[in-house]
Amino acid sequence: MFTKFLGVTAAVIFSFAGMASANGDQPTKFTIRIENTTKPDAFTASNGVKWTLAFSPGTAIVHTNKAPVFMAGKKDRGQGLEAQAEDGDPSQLAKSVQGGKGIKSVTVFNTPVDASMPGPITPGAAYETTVTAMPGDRLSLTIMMGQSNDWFYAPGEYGIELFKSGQAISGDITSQISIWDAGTEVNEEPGIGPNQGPRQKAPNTGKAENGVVHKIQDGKAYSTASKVMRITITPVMPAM
Ligand SMILES: [Ca+2]
Ligand SMILES: [Ca+2]
Repeated sequence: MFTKFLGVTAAVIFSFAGMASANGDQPTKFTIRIENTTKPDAFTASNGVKWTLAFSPGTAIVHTNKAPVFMAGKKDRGQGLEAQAEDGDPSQLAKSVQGGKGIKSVTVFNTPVDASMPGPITPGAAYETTVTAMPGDRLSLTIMMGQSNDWFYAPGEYGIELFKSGQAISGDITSQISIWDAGTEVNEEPGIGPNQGPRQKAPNTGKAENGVVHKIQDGKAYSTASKVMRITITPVMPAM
């Protein structure tokens, strides 16, 4: 219902956003939609087992500082990124980032559209959340790659600029999202590793890696965000 509403009235909504950002200092409300665009059993492991990719609950952080969650090439800060990346649990990260210097807001999204309970987004499912921001603000997102040991999707550590020349951005931002290894748990083959989210005996189970946060570039489809998800951002209206 909500999705339909957005589609039908998109033209009106966009003109409101234009007016708001033309004023310069008006906060703008954005809807962020994260869709799992994969199909069930889309992937095949080396042992022939077919597996399905899901994405975990995550955080949407509006910030003015440069690297609110991690820095590439540095160790995880121990502020909850590990639980986000290994277990799909963003709550600890949200709590520790909230209220920090340069942090405007931290929003947890954990309940799929049309679902009544928190859970991952399976193929075809989506999360929707909203944030409010001012020109100069940036957006960081964190989402676990559900069939990994400690991989998460996020933009670069500096986040995504929510305004360009004072104008609210709008549209598909998936190309700005990469997949990162948190450096906290030794990797197993995606989809079949016994210590990965769907199969581990308990949260935080698996061999410690003691590595650094780094980008995964293995050429696999799931390592290119735009091949497995779609993230769109839509300025909704001047926020009050
Ligand atoms: Ca790892
Ligand atoms: Ca694990």
